[in-house]
Amino acid sequence: MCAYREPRHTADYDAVVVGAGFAGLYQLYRLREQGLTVRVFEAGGGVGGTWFWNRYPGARCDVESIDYQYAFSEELLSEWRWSERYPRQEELLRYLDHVADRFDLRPHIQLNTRVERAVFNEETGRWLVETTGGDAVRARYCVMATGCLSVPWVPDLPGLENFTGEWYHTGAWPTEDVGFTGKRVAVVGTGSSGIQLIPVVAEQAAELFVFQRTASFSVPAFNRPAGGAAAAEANTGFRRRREFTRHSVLGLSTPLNPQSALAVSADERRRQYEARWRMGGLHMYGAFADLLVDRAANATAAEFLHDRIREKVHDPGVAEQLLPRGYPLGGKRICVDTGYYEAFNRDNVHLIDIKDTPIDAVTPRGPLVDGVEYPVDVIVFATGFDAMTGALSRIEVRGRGGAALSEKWAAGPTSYLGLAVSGFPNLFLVTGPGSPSVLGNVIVSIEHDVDWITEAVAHLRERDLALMEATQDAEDAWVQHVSQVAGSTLLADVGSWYTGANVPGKPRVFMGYAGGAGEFRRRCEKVARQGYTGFALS
Ligand code: N01
Repeated sequence: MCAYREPRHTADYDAVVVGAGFAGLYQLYRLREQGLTVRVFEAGGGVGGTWFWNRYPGARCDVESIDYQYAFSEELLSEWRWSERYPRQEELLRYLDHVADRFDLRPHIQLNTRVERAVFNEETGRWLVETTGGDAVRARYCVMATGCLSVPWVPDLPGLENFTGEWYHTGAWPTEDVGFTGKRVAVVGTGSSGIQLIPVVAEQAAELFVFQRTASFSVPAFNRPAGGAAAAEANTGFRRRREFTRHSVLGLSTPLNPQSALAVSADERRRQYEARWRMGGLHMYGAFADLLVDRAANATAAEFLHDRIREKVHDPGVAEQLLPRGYPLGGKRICVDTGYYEAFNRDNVHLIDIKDTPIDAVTPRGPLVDGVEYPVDVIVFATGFDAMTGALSRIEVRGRGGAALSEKWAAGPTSYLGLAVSGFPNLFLVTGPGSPSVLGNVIVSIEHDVDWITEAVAHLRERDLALMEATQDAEDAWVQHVSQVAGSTLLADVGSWYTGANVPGKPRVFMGYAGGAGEFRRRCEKVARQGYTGFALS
């Protein structure tokens, strides 16, 4: 319990939004459209969230640009032109800056401001949100648009503090240029970030040492300029495409082949995999309906990808080390690359397999593995994030009776629809744990959640209701449903950031909703249509 206390300077708003990435910007826009006064706090020095921080060389989205944009404004859709099929970080950041200007959002956003505490006052029914800089606002509604992958995670390696070179994390990349030319560089981690970074660094560095604990499944992006007839056609079909995505299983624009991988001949299977492979990247997920639920079906896809790696990597020993094994395709999000495997054909690139011999320490000169020191000038940690709960666990969030969210989530996060938490009235999460967000196209999930929250707020205001709070029963039932659905897939048992396994000591719970983006939408719509079942309104 914590005693309620008033801070020094307090301003009143209808709503406070934490975060000014894709989610926070859109939430601000929607609430302002409803006539609410809104304050947005953003820790970064600019808007953009993920795309502000992840500015490492090679950073690019793994969802196609046409699908990774807002759908709320026809004007925005018609005036913005993407230059590539898969957008670069720089282009995404430019897009979000444009959105902030285009819709006059900046006056409501306070940058360089980290939220430290959000406390619900039961007497006034308002949230008091305080920042590390001593600002505070009171607001009826508090929306956490804090992102699913916004807290970089750096392994606790003894000696790192004495390393004499430079070190960076991909998710907190400096705004200044980091030069690799002529340097000896270590990259730790071979997930999506590492796989994008490595080919770029390989071209610049004198020597590149890639420290791989687990090999990832990666499918080429087949990136290309976005112009031409295909882009024009895609733009014309945008509404149809987005509608399809919203109601799809995977949250992606590719139709899912309804067949089982095991119900077709080996030739047909190969034909299907090759077709999906040529589509590029995440389209691979849709090759067969049972890839994420049937181990034998999944193994056929893994075998196809193993063969592609063997074809690309010249040294058979290195190729074998790069084969992802021991977990199903999709158990960790499939990576989307441009020239990743090919980078290992360069003489200056060295793969260090640390699966059985982890990095013991960092000496002043570089990583130390099994008694061997790798002297380098730069270490890049592409070691991922404290995902889904990391940002919220770093804010002191207190609800009814002063109860802390961190205590409620000590054994793993719980929510109702990934949108609300029992005991925390008028607190809304955009793409919170228990939502499908991270399993598909997060933009489609963000738009859904923001629209749903905005409509819920409108519902309260139209009826002169002060509070909306998920009931414990509804939350329990949702948590059970999320867990049951995850248990029916191959995803729940994998050691990944989906399950919190990448951060030592984090409770191991599958944090996404694997029932499909469309099914999630149907359930949320039903809840709203029936007058917000599972919520207490007062
Ligand atoms: O992080 P990750 P990421 N010693 O957690 C390794 C999105 N994203 O930043 O698998 C050595 O996937 C770890 O090994 P292991 C996307 O959703 C998208 O790459 O835990 N290694 C793994 O290899 C993605 O899924 C885009 O055994 C250590 C790597 O570090 C998510 O963000 C681009 C280690 C971390 O991989 C996260 O991707 C980038 C240690 N102590 C990110 N600790 C695109 O849009 C961890 N590792 C394309």
